[in-house]
Amino acid sequence: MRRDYQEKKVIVVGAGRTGLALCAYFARRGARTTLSDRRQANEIDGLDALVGLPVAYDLGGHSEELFLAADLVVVSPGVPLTVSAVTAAQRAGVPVLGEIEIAFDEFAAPLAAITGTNGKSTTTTVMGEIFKAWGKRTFVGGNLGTPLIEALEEGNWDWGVVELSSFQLEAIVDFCPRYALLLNLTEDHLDRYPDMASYVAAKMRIFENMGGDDLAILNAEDPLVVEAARAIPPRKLWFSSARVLDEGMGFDGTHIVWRRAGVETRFPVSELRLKGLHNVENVMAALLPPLLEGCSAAVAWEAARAFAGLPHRMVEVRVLNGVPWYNDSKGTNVGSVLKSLAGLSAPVTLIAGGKDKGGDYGVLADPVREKVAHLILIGQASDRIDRELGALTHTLRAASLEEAVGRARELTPAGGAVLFSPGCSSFDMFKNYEERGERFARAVLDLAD
Ligand code: UMA
Ligand code: ADP
Repeated sequence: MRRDYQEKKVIVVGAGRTGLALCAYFARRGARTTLSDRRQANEIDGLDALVGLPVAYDLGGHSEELFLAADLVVVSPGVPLTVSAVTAAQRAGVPVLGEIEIAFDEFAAPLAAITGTNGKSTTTTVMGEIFKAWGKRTFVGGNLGTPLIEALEEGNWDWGVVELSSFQLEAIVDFCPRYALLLNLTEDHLDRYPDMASYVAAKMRIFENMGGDDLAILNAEDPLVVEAARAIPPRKLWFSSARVLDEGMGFDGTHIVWRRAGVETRFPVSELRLKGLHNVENVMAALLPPLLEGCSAAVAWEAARAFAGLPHRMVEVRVLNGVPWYNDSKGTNVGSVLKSLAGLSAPVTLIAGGKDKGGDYGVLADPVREKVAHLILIGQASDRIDRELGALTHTLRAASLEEAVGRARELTPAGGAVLFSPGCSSFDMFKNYEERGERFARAVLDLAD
């Protein structure tokens, strides 16, 4: 049922990309909209976009009084539900919803929603490319960058393909995709969640409103996914990068093998521009919804194999004196560093660190011991990483990313490789992972021959 916001007092919390789009959305629908942010106006980019719209401001903190008097509070993903004005509103019975819930209410096309710890953006983008190649008007966004609420500025979508983070799933009520993909579950965001179970529980909410006609697409080789998905309501279809499945999407070492109702289709992985077994998983998952909806295997595969990868994910910035330099700034948790290291051979110089998320760096012990000749640490997490991994290899600190690049240059012999895969978020030193990756690439390109 479409919600009516006419004359309703709506507080939008967080003035990032999501909050600004929400304000425009509510203002256009006749709500009495207030934008609340802990920052001051002069610290916020993009407020100009709201000039001329009937939006009031509650800046430099969240005013509990306003929240208590609201008809609806809508939180941005980066705003934890534990913020005191938000909990006060919740206790007083004011509905607190997330942007995904608001957008879903009005988004008319079916949705494929992708979550998991790693591979979401790649899978979302590949699936979007396939739907588009099939001729469907497809909105591609969510945590990937363009909030779903922005889709409502245009209409007539045939499909929505959205990446969803655990943060976005925390504040849903009726959200229900036709397909929900859970790619994997490893430690992440333990700076926001008290423990792994709470993080997993937030992710699993993606399935809670799905019914028998909807489909969950799940990684058969991830023990946590298998365990967590035991009792979910929708039907299940599995993908595996370790074996061929009787029914589902499997891998035989050279081909993705799709078996359904006795029919087998094979896709040669050597044709993919994306590299690595983790990307085989992403492609398998991305193929499923379009194929099940009737897209031909030829069209789907052509789009998948042509996709060259997103920026800041294992991008070779340059090869300098026989040393390739990789930008993996989107490697924001240990699970992704593990996959990126798996694709390289020794000796690797690893630049890591950033804002600590409370995960266990010890998971990296084996590959660090085997492959990493030099570990260069930056940012706030340096002490913790040093304690957990420092004794396993030659480890040093750098005060800036540029200094780290300089040290990597001195230390890495021809035949080695330099990997910048932080295993942490960027917010201690940079605006976001994109800015961090661009700074790395710039520093590498500036190195003299
Ligand atoms: N803020 C408050 N009070 C608080 C906390 C934050 O007012 O207590 C304010 C900040 O001052 C800031 C605003 O909230 O002005 C930021 O909100 P936001 O972090 O939700 O920023 P957006 O620009 O709207 O970006 C969000 C997602 N950000 C996060 O989840 C942290 C983006 O994902 C997403 O692309 C975008 O919505 C569109 O959907 C980024 C991300 O880091 C890429 N995601 C995490 C990840 O991938 O690991 C989950
Ligand atoms: P997300 O959007 O979930 O952060 P991305 O597609 O942006 O995922 O990939 C980020 C990093 O995660 C990549 O650089 C790679 O190291 C790692 N990664 C990608 N896909 C997978 C996967 N299926 N399993 C594990 N790690 C992955």
